[in-house]
Amino acid sequence: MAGPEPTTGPLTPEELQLATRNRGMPLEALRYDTTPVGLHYLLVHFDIPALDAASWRLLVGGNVEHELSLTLDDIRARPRQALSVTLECAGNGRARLLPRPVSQPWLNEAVGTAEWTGTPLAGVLGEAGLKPDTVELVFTGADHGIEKGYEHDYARSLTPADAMRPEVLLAYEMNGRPLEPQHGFPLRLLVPGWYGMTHVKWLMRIEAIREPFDGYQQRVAYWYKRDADDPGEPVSRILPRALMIPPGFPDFLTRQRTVERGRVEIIGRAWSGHAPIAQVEFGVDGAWIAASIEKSVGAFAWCRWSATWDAAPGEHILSCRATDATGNRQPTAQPWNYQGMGNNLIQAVHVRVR
Ligand SMILES: Nc1nc2c(c(=O)[nH]1)N[C@H]1C(S)=C(S)[C@@H](COP(=O)(O)O)O[C@H]1N2
Ligand SMILES: [Mo]
Repeated sequence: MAGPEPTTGPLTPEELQLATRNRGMPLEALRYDTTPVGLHYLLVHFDIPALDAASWRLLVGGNVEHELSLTLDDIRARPRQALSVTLECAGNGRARLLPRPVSQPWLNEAVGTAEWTGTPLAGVLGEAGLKPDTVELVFTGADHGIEKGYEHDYARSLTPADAMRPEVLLAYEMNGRPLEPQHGFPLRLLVPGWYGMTHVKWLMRIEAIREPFDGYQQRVAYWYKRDADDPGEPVSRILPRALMIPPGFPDFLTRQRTVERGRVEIIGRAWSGHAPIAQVEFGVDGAWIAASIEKSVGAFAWCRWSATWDAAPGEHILSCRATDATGNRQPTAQPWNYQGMGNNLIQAVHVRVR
């Protein structure tokens, strides 16, 4: 069953229903190195499952030498690692595309950075012993539902090479506390640098398989496609993006900003899942200057940037754009695709200076 085609129509009640279940990070929270848990963005495809930590087990099986069944205490007793990681939904920016792919209607704000603590996945996979003809590992969550007619447990796969990277964690803490129910309690996968869909929450099973995984969230969803028939390219790592804290104060309904004239310190964050951020530019009405960048708190975490603006009275459009060390730069024209993936179009903030 196909879903609705991209539309130029008004937001539908179904999109609004998704938008109120999920939530973005208010952009003023870009001020924090580590996003408070309650301000971190949230995306839950189906229902938040009710899991009991005492009876929960992580099963590791399929094409392995030794099947494992691990309790939460078993996992917590393994080598511990904490990493500061920026997560972003691959659908961030979708609602600004025209026509608009119909799904969770993100604008700019599907991002957050947390300190995640867990144990390296490589250790657990090493103990299970992947057989040499393993092609992929499938990570399955406890949540279940129907998407575009396909009934399934939420599941995503990775190649052994991607899964064995040292920064990939089985995470049981977020900002120093057990995961909240909505963020995957008791355990989630964390694949630093990759878009959000990879970080499977409420993890129940890891299965080694000998064929590429063809589950819905892997085969159908999360592809860069021109249209319904384009085979496309799979979505993986996060494209570069910079966002600023909108300066001044907002109008309640329109969010239009009012700023006092004179020197204004503009602050924001920038990140990329491909490489460190090499440059951030700040733009006023289309003229760009270099912003200064601070060192990020971790290889997979956003960095803070700032620029000084001498605000002259009138209406202005403020923008920012990031370039990473591989030379990827945010586009100034919308990178349209059929599922609304990876729209890292530069941010534009309308301000009135008085
Ligand atoms: N089991 C499961 N894992 C999931 C999801 C889900 O719906 N079910 N959503 C994914 C998507 S699309 C994103 S963007 C991130 C969001 O993580 P967060 O809600 O902790 O910010 O979780 C991912 N992991
Ligand atoms: Mo997502």
